[in-house]
Amino acid sequence: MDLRKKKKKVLLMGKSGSGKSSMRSIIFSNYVAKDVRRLGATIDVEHSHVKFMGNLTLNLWDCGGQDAFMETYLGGQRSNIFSDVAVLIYVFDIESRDVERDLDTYNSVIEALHQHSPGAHVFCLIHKLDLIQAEHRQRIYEERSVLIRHRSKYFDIDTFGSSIWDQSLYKAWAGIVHKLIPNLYVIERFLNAFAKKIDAEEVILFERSTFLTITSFASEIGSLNPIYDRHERLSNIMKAFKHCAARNTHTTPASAGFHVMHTKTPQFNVFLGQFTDNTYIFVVVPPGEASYNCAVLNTMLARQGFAKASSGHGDGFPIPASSVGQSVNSPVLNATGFPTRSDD
Ligand SMILES: Nc1nc2c(ncn2[C@@H]2O[C@H](COP(=O)(O)OP(=O)(O)OP(=O)(O)O)[C@@H](O)[C@H]2O)c(=O)[nH]1
Ligand SMILES: [Mg+2]
Repeated sequence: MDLRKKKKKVLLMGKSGSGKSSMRSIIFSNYVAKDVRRLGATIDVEHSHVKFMGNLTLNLWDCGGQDAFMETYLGGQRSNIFSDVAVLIYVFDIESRDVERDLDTYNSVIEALHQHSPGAHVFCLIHKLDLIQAEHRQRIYEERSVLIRHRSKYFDIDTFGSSIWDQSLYKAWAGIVHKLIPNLYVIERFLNAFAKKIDAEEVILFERSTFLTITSFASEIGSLNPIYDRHERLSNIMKAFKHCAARNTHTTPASAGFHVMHTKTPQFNVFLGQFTDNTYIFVVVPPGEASYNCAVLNTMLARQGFAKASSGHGDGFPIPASSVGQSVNSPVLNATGFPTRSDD
């Protein structure tokens, strides 16, 4: 299997107004939640190509959900729409008044998918959960998931609750892309070995443009962190930061980047910095200057191997010799404590 080039067809379907284009625009086109009200209903199918981690291209088919369009997808355009699908993302509007009818339509879509792409993954998003009172959210989400599973027949589906107004959106989409990254096991193996080598409490790898979590590692201590949704919170915060940076530097959110941010406290050190062309890395290590410097230096040393591994060239091992334990005051570190791109 060629790991270097991967194009995957992703169908985005669901009733008109359920929030498909809103999510797509926030995750992949740097919209903010309040701007998506301006989006009109999608006419027929809107195609877009999204590059992810350099070697994965998502071929997104955002299918307008009005009844007339759904009829053509399931009728005359059936084989064109449902052939070669890697992933179906079906969006249910939690506020919909006609749940039975929504489920019937979903069922027809599942039949068509099974006919033309029986190996596809199916993700169902139970969306707009912000419209449900917080104390009822989990129960209503679970009840709706059961109904959806009953109508999913041939597919072992994944469901997520989501809303564009909080971090649940990032959790859902990170879960989806996680299944699509072709050489994920190589990336995970590398990150685990690396995290152990630098004695990290937690390491999270984010995709550069979407800030979705690719994968993460937590040590025994790191796993004690009670903030269970910290990954998607970070995605949400960093996206908001990029918007803020773009506003203040008169650039676009897509081009507003940063090299590194760090926090040192008596309990821990944290840094978040650009790792490879396609990723940012978030690292938590024990307190102390030496521990911080070692982690930064080893992160820099690991970059090349990781870039190779994640693009499908070799497995990125061995990780360069560790500097753990040495007091590092390396001349390769610039004033920010992290290399600039030209240091590569
Ligand atoms: N409250 C709430 N509203 C949302 C959410 N997501 C989207 N919306 C709103 O839902 C409306 C419709 O969203 P779209 O993304 O255009 O819906 P769509 O599924 O693409 O609709 P079609 O293109 O007609 O198929 C917009 O006004 C959004 O602001 C959400 O999580 N919560
Ligand atoms: Mg739309």
